[in-house]
Amino acid sequence: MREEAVNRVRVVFSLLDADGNGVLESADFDLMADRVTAAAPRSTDEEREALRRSFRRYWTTLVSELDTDGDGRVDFGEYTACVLAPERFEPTIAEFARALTTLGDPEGQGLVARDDFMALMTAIGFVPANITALFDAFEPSPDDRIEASVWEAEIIAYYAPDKAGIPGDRLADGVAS
Ligand SMILES: [Ca+2]
Ligand SMILES: [Ca+2]
Repeated sequence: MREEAVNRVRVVFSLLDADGNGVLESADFDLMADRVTAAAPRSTDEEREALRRSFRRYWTTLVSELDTDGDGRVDFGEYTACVLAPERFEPTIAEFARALTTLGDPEGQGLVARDDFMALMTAIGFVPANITALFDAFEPSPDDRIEASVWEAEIIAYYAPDKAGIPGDRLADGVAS
């Protein structure tokens, strides 16, 4: 596995472990959903519910695919097995990416403003300096917006464990705690 991909697996695990207790559990995904929906005050209830649904699916996919010892939790050792069959996570990650970028585009224009991007990515747990670097890498327009579809594709690439050399690697330097 490429080094960038290993780093990303580690970072994504830290992000998903929203309460920071070292294992992934159902509660982590509820907590993350609370944080992210709170960062999307201009979105509709339906859009926020879609994000919650995508996080619930994310958890059920992870626990059904990766909870090898059957204790209802996914520890880091179990989680690393996600790289063996990345295709099993693709539909789940695609739904999450769509739900998240929709929250970033409350006007429905296919564009995400820097402030909304910062708020959502901070809620997920990324470090502000890294979020800024990623936004800039997307080459924002003069009025400081990026294409929602570009971000959506990057989320899918980022959470896929088998990719490397992508703009999202700017996020791999660590996570907020
Ligand atoms: Ca946890
Ligand atoms: Ca387990």
